[in-house]
Amino acid sequence: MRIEQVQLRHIKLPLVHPFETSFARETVRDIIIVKAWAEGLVGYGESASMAEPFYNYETTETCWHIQRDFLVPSVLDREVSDDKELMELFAPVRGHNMAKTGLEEAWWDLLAKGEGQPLSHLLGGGKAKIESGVSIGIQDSVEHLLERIGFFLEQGYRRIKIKIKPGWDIGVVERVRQVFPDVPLMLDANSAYTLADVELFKALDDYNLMMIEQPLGYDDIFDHAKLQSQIKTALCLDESITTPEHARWAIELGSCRIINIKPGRVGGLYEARRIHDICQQHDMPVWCGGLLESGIGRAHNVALCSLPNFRLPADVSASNRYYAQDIVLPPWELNADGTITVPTEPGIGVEVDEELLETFTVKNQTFRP
Ligand code: OSB
Ligand code: MG
Repeated sequence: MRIEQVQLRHIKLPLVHPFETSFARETVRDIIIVKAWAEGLVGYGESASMAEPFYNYETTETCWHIQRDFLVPSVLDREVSDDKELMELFAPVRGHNMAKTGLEEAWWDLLAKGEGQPLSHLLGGGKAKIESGVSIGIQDSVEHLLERIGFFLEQGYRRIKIKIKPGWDIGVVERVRQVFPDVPLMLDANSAYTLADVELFKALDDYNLMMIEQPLGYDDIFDHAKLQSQIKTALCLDESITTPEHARWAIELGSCRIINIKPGRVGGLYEARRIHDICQQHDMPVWCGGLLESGIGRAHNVALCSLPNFRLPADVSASNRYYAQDIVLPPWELNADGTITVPTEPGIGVEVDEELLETFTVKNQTFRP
């Protein structure tokens, strides 16, 4: 397949509810939608970047720069026969995984549409439905958090993740467990702690948590192993795992018992699947995290979740949990049993609302050979 034209669109998508983590408070998502044309078809991908380099070092601006000056020129008008070859074209660019993901996903969508197959099948996934969880940001009060949890449980979400930071941790967990003693519950610290906090994590062992995500440094694999060996609760790595090699290191060191896979963080679906496979070989469960993607990035995440070793509920929630107006049709919906249906149409399986996409676009550029 030869990509004939690429378009980048920087969009600003307002969130229905501010999303606060230990590193930032987001009210609008600044992402890049990548469109790629080949053989009369259009494929879509998403660089789920942030405006600020607080989750990883990339920003929407760096994604644009890397795509415009390096990635788009490397693939435009080139015959690319498979996923591996595409990754080889991207390989000279070190890192910049979110930038790579937008283009890579658009290529996958094109490939799947060209073959008339759902993307999930092309990736090797077989599930008809995936389990959906919800990630709840830091709130202004515990009462408000309890209300939010109740609201999402009523809709059927199968797992609750709450964000923690120093001062908003064990006290909050204690209150949540009083009200919701049996709910599948996990925490995400987004790197807000150090090994000096080991007593806090030992104390959290009493709350029947599914896992604690990324408590320590965003690039650490070593100290997480020290922490994991001292507590019973499973650790899950997010920020630290940016390549399949990192996954192997974490497994060999015992740094975690679960890995969160996000295509955007690891450079696309090909690398995401490699991490999935490595973990599967070591009997380590994985689940698909999220970066508050639009309906386009979410479509790729849903397809990925259909692989067999995605064994825990995903941070892949319905469109209305994130956006008043999502840019896909139909919007992503939660089934009453807390699942999301994997589309069976060719490609990503949702249509893009081009009019809305245009409405939210703040900058766009088209590239031809
Ligand atoms: O750490 O998992 C994270 C959102 C933005 C950046 C980092 C994270 C998150 C989430 C939300 O937790 C996941 C989602 O619902 O998309
Ligand atoms: Mg996380």
